[in-house]
Amino acid sequence: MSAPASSSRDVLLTCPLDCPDACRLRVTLERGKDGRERAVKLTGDAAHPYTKGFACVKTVHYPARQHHPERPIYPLRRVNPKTDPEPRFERVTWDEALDDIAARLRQLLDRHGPSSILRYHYAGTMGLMENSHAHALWRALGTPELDETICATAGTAAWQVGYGSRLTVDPLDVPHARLIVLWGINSLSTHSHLTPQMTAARKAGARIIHVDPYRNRTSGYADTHLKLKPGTDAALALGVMHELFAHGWTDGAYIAQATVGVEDLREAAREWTPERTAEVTGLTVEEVRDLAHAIGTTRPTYIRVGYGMTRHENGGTALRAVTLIPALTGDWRQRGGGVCLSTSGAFALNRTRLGGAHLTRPDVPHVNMNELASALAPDAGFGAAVIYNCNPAVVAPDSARVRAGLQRGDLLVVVLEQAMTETARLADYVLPATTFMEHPDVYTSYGHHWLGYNRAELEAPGEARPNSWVFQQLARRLGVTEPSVYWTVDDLLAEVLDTDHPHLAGITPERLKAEGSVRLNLPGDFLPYAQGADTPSGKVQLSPAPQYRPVEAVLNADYPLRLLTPPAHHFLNSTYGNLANLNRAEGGEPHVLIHPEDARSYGLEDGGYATIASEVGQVRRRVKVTEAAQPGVAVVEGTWWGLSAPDGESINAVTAQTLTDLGGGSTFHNTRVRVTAVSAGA
Ligand SMILES: Nc1nc2c(c(=O)[nH]1)N[C@H]1C(S)=C(S)[C@@H](COP(=O)(O)OP(=O)(O)OC[C@H]3O[C@@H](n4cnc5c(=O)[nH]c(N)nc54)[C@H](O)[C@@H]3O)O[C@H]1N2
Ligand SMILES: Nc1nc2c(c(=O)[nH]1)N[C@H]1C(S)=C(S)[C@@H](COP(=O)(O)OP(=O)(O)OC[C@H]3O[C@@H](n4cnc5c(=O)[nH]c(N)nc54)[C@H](O)[C@@H]3O)O[C@H]1N2
Ligand code: SF4
Ligand SMILES: [Mo]
Repeated sequence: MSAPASSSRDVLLTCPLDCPDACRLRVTLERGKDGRERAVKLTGDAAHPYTKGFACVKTVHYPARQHHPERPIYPLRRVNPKTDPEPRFERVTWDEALDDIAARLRQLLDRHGPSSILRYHYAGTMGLMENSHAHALWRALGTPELDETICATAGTAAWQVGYGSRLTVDPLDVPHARLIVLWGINSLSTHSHLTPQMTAARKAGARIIHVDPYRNRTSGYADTHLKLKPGTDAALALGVMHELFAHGWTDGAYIAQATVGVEDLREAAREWTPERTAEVTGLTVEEVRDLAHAIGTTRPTYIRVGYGMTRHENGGTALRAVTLIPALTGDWRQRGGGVCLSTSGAFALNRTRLGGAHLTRPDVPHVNMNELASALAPDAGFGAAVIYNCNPAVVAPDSARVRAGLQRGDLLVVVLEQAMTETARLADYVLPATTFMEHPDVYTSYGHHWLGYNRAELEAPGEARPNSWVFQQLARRLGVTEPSVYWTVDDLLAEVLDTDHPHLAGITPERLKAEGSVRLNLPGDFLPYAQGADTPSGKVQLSPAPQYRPVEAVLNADYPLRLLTPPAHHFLNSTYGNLANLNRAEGGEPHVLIHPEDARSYGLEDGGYATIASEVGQVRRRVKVTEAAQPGVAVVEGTWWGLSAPDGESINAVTAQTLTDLGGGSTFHNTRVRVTAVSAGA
């Protein structure tokens, strides 16, 4: 505590954000004249084999977010109606806030039961303590389960059919690959630490193919870009399989030993000639043949799928079709070969009581988080919404209705936040949350195999507190006695590592805390599906064969364009959307990318404003005419804060609650729209 003024030190911490890379970061803390430490610089840990010494263009600016002048650092109570456009808050003490919130929750519990309280959250932090375990209070109270479907469940459900567990290629084996197919992922933006692995493969001769409806940074990096029509991936995968079967590019021994149902798949692929595949996907016959030939004749082939293809009505099936390809080529037997959706299944922690899982009541109602707009309607029966690790006023589909729901005078809205987000601006209470530098936590990853531990390195500013502290305070006031609700991070760590699973052999709490980042105990040649899979049959399940089905939201004269809304390079979902420099780097305001042909057809001018209207709502955006888009497809990158948009609206004012075919997932790239020029002065 008596360190000399302006001393500085470096600490190593795991990035908490919802990103596959889960980087190990080097953060420089400097003690100011006031005696308090601040984060002043952030980069990647050079010693970490996957982080390789760099942080992304976003998170290098975390110190500015951490010390943002508008960051809430005291509990705030709304004093004007939530329907007033400019919110006004007064500072209150923690006791005032917690006593009032607890009394109002108690009243709802007594009068209407636990089903009147909605918890709403996602992955603003990936920490096991401040994310997964934070739900324990709500499970102890028996409030509805929130199905966390906004991102990954269509993919997870699809993967499960074929493979069971979510295991995959060791990311450090990617340099062995001789063909890399980036399929529905803009990895240079969204998974930037895969790039050094791919560059190593390329130096050794690998070719890189990108399958994506529009040209982005990843297409620029790839050797070949296949600009398919959105929502047609199942057709393309079946077209590839057609050629694998037709040319004998399949691995008969692998298929016989490790899979079931190949005849079904062969039958399904039969009609997908290169000609038919080309017609449906919008690619040329040569492109289809070339992709199939490359996959059929190059060992090892590494396919990296993202969530892009899953965010359509038929998205689960699309991902299932693509991810079965290596089961035909036998790539799972090769180091660096196979397909990767997520590494998360390798973290075989003891999760029996994590988040109060053991308290979940079988008859409890479920809310699909993609249907928040409906859940917040007055007739849905919720009297309170407690929101943490999430910014639904911007990120949830049908966001204008979400905002209207949060504005209800009879709905108590409590938001735990680090930033004054548009969700926080609609709260009755804003409770200031700590960041990953200020609270201890434990991190898994969905892009690599290291477990991380963070100490609390910085003192929290003002009266900011971890989610876990807030929920324990509420639990006491509500008379909750369930012990797991009151766990410390040490209790949590002891519990989750209490397992005999071989992946965690030798990983004790003491070791994890001492080393900070520990690789799971996986063999050097980790080939999870070389012999079969974790399905009921013990084999990769190829049947029932995936079938291509066009989406129901067909384009028509009223809605002639498909709108894709993929991630921005300089934001992490809506996180960082409040930093002026990252807004500038991203183009100053959100743009809609339109192909020149469509610009001509719909009278749109580069640099002018346009209205994007869907069946759900409309927004105004500045037009960028570019061949990066394709005819019939409009693209708006990034869930910008509405406050940075010309009309104050999130792009999700036009996206719908429509769910995917598998897993109840989100369909952010499924929206059909009409784009019309806004006349000057309008
Ligand atoms: N910079 C940055 N990084 C991020 C994020 C971020 O917001 N910004 N978000 C993080 C999170 S939470 C996630 S889930 C991941 C998401 O990262 P990704 O998986 O890369 O993102 P997606 O939105 O799934 O879209 C990926 C690509 O799929 C394309 N796509 C859309 N429809 C289709 C289709 O029908 N077929 C095919 N083949 N492609 C299609 C889109 O054009 C886009 O380029 O990224 C994480 N990393
Ligand atoms: N149109 C469109 N919409 C999308 C997407 C898209 O591609 N297109 N992507 C979707 C996807 S993939 C995802 S994952 C979701 C993501 O949606 P969200 O999970 O809402 O992600 P963020 O927008 O990053 O907001 C997370 C919030 O959590 C807060 N937070 C971080 N750490 C803590 C903490 O320790 N405590 C508390 N209380 N708060 C914390 C941050 O300050 C931030 O405001 O968005 C989805 N929405
Ligand atoms: S957001 Fe992703 S790439 Fe950026 S520092 Fe965090 S984990 Fe690494
Ligand atoms: Mo996500």
